[in-house]
Amino acid sequence: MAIDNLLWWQRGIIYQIYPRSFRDSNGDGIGDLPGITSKLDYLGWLGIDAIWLSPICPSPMVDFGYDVSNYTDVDPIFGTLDDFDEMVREAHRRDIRVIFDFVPNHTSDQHPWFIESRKSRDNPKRDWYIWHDARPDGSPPNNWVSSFGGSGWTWDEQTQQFYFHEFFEQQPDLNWRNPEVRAAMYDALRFWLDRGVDGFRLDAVWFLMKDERLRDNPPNPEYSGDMSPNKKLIAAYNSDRNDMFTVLREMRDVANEYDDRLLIGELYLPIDRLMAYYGPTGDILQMPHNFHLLRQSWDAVHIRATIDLYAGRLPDFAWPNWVLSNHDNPRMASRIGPGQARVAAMLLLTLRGTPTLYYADELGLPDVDIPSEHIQDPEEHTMPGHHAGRDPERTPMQWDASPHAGFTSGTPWLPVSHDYTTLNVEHQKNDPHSMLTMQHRLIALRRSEPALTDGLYAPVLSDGDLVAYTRESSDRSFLMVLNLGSNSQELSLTRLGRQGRIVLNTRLDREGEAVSGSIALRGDEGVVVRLD
Ligand code: TEU
Ligand code: CA
Repeated sequence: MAIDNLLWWQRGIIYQIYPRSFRDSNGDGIGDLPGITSKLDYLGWLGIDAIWLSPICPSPMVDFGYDVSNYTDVDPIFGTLDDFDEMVREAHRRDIRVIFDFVPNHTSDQHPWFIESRKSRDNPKRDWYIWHDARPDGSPPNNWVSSFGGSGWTWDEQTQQFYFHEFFEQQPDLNWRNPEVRAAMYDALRFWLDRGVDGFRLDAVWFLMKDERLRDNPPNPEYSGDMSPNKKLIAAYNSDRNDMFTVLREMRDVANEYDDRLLIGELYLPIDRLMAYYGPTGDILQMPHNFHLLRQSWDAVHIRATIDLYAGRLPDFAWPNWVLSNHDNPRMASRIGPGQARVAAMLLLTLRGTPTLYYADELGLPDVDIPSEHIQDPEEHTMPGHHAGRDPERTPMQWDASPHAGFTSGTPWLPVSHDYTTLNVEHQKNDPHSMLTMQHRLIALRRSEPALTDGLYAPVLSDGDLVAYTRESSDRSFLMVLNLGSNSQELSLTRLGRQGRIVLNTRLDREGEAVSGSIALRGDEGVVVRLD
């Protein structure tokens, strides 16, 4: 497939923005849409092609927007629909596309639909949610647990029934078997498509359909006491069910009413199940998000195996993608260490497939410790002792050395890192060896070399801590060699039988170096070699 045949979401780089933490334009300490618009030039400079915004709809903010109380408006804390239209216009003017985070599995308990549904058992909206009688002994209908700890069922005194919630009890699950629910949600998709969004990231989409008989889930044989309580059972009857695909195909049909719109699915699933969400002919989701590098232990054996298992299982019609961090998981620089964060960024941007970057990872920002009195994410409290709280990976973007790193003129909703005076865009832009400079150079290389967008991927047999592979197009070949260890390593190139020159390395100090016979890498180093 030549680069000019690639679609925008195949050729491009996606950049996830957590709107609450990107840029505050009105001094209330919370990021907003005008703040994002004010930083589109930076994103254009960085060289990304699409922004994915975490939810901006009206919400009581129990789960910071993932509890929606109105699917067709903007929460005033982020701005107005006009601000949204302005942001889309300004993004499109810079050839940056906008991907909207859509939350179909559940609403807020403050959504008018749920307020209606809970009024009475015969309310017209009763069947828009999942209500069920207690068992004869008064216990919940089955043993399903919430992803956020505790039972998935909450008792409603007024109507004397339980309702199901995969997440917080303030996030009641919608009943996707109800055609009225599907019609209402498809209209909400059209509302944003009409406003020019280029695609959706579909939240928690593998939970949409539940077993009609509400059968108990089986115990997880892999469970051990140190794991978080939501891992005690295998979600066999309330996730990843085959009757999902009817609904997802309907969503794709809605997107196909418009030109070239992308559907990303948030899917924490084994590789073989993940592939099913492309659909048998690629007619369901174009981009089932691939979290396997994020979930895998960061060593060469596991990472090599993960890359090749995913590449090997990918259907021929399907386009790969890679995610290394997001707003739900520890940041790369904390999870695998600052030295490896550069190596990971090089992996993410040179593997075949669409990368999704997470804001501030380009600076190498680590998780920021949050004093217990400032903790915002309820998950820290619903699953204590498991580091389940997600605030550390959601702290403000760090723009410059001014107070609060230039994120806000007020008091930020979460603190910035203690070293923000140097760990910020302004400082790193002027440092020829910074993480940001490396990321910027790497993205520029990727954009200029078709071999790095649609070139073929092939593993290069390596051992020890090295991950090596080539990317080849008809007229250009690159070799990537990444050292996932902290000790120096050497890769013999005899078997490859090729030579070339280094075009970029993670420390930005070996450009132009000739490579033949073998290549030596320092600890935590990655290199891109252009082969002769
Ligand atoms: O996350 C879905 C979800 O299940 C995550 O909690 C995931 O299992 C875990 O974080 C993996 O590390 C989505 C959103 O990304 C998350 O922010 C929301 O809290 C959740 O859905 C409910 O909408
Ligand atoms: Ca604000």
